Amino acid sequence: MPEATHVASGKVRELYALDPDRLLLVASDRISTFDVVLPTEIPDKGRVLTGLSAFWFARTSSVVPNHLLALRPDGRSTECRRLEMLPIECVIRGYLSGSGWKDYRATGAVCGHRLPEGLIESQRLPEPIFTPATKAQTGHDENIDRETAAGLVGADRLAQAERIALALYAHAAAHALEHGIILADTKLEFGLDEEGTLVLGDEAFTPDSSRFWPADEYAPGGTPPSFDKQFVRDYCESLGWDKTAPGPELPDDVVEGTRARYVEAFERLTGVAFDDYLENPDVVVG
Ligand code: PZK
Repeated sequence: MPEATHVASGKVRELYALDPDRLLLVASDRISTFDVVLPTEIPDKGRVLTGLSAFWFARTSSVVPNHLLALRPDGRSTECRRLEMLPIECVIRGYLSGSGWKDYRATGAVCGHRLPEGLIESQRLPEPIFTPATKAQTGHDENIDRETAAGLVGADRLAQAERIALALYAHAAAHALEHGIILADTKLEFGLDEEGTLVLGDEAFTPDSSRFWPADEYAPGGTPPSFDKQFVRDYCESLGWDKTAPGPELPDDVVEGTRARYVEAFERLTGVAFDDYLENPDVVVG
């Protein structure tokens, strides 16, 4: 891409600058599990995530403006407005899983939210909670309480981000549940535009930024299957891999089954045939 200069790499995404005001976010087909990027790609995974994210941006633009400017015809690249990103991750949890469950088990609270006693792993919370985290450059994001988050972005900005993140989650989780998918939790990232307006950035409500669970297999008291990555996890567990890099190559049946799950999530949530998206990515934002 001669017109773009590389500015950052994520585990499975790349970020380029198009000009002083615009970035290009490119989602690869790489997949990570147990925090390790595997050597085998899942064909079209980056297109599924790009299309899903654009779908949610289009559907939530009346709640909060977002950074989406255009989808590229390749279906995996998003032109977006360059923002001044807030130095926190805005995580919303509707269910008690991952680091939220760990913190609750250890302390009875998550990010300062004292929760009822006796909750079990993956249980639905009485109401969704805002659990901000710091952005670790390497290693794991760290959950922080609201005082710490307010110190990083200011109390008023934090309250605004919390209110909007909760509204976005309520909207997306209700839509997903109507289509058989539990959105257990999600990580949102906001930035400020040149006028100081809060803008939703990054990716939104994708299986890489959220926990997707099949609603028909949900049961609290354990770890529900992942809608998208369960074949990969089961295969990796079957090998007795120690979960340190490098990860294992995936066999064709695991790749094909996983690709089918990503496409299924896309089609259920957007109501758009994935082949139609490949033909013209703008179908998800129209
Ligand atoms: C921005 N990241 C995360 C890192 C990636 C993505 N609209 C924006 N304006 C300014 N900065 C960012 C965004 C967005 N989105 C996002 N880092 C900065 C990131 C590495 C690779 F693909």
